[in-house]
Amino acid sequence: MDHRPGRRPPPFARLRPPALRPPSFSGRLHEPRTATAVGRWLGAALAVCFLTGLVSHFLQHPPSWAAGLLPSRPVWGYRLTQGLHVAAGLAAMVLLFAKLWAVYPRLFLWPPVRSVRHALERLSVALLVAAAVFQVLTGLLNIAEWYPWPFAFVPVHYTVAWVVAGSVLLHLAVKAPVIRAHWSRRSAGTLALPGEERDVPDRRALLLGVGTAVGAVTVTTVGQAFTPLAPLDLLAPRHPGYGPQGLPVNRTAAAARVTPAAVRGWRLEVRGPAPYRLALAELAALPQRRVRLPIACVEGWSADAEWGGVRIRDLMDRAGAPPGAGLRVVSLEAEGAYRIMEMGREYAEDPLTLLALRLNGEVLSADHGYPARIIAPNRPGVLQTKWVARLEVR
Ligand SMILES: Nc1nc2c(c(=O)[nH]1)N[C@H]1C(S)=C(S)[C@@H](COP(=O)(O)O)O[C@H]1N2
Ligand SMILES: [Mo]
Repeated sequence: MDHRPGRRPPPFARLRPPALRPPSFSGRLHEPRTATAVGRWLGAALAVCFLTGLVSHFLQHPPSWAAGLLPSRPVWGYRLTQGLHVAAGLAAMVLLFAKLWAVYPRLFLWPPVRSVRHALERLSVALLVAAAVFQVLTGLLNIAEWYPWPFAFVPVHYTVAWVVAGSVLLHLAVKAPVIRAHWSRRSAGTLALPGEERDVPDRRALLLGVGTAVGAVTVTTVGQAFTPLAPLDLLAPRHPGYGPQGLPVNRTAAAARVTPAAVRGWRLEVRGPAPYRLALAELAALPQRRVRLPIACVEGWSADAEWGGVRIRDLMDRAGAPPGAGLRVVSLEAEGAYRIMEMGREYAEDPLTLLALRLNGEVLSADHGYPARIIAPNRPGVLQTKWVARLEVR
């Protein structure tokens, strides 16, 4: 050892900041082939989310040209599209993490921008990442019914979906050469490295791991809408069979402040050319129908039930509704986004659409909409109005 004073290392030498140098990444898991392989699955999941989200938006807010033309069959249509929407969104969370992990070394690119074109490209990627992360996170918190933000979920989730769609298309256009070169494991594009014609084992292991994670998330949640897998539904916030009368509840009577006092002496009011009022016993004395229809919640859970009640069509005929009339339904609930619901003729005329008084053989419980609620085929759950007070023929 050298103890001569002059040769001593300066005190705290080890604490000197390291030279500012971007980290270097080795291994093949951050190569474009990995990003492409994960990216195309992510792209497919986001495309399913976008298209099924458009369907949901369209059914909830039909443009005027579609009035009266929405499909009321198949009765499970919305159950399918919305079940897919939430399942694809959950899968996209896993895929997005994997994709971001595959490309994060690019955050340390040096110099950070090389040209105006390069700066624009990086900005578009930043927008894509921000918007996609925002969508999967707000979607996840929405299915858990947790809204820790000051904005309304529905319009913002809808608007940002267009930002994701646009920035994905831009990203695909910009990256087209890289994607083409790395699309299949045999692609021998100009950007493929020699020896990259076949997938290397560590990449195969990574892709297998990501696939397993997606599969695990899907299998443990998709049962919330897809009944055959209901026994495996361990992680979804709601389970099709749990709830009063064997059906989940999103908004309880207490939350909607529909009290027993508010319901006492209830009479259904029907407005139209020949308005009338009916007490519950009078409604129950009209011809009753039984239908088997799902509640398909926008939050992804869905369950079939047997509903009993009076056909909406019969109630409208009794009010002298002209052919092709639509209906406005008003709930007892004092406030809430789903207090007033518009029903087009396609649902109002459908023989399966009921003012339901019974659920699974019993009188409706308070949480399922006692004294009366709407049940219609192929409509989002939010439009299956509970605690109905008034029907207005339009
Ligand atoms: N008046 C009123 N009806 C409503 C709601 C509401 O908040 N208010 N929630 C809707 C939602 S989001 C769904 S999914 C279904 C759920 O019906 P259920 O609680 O009987 O399962 O009711 C719908 N009917
Ligand atoms: Mo819902």
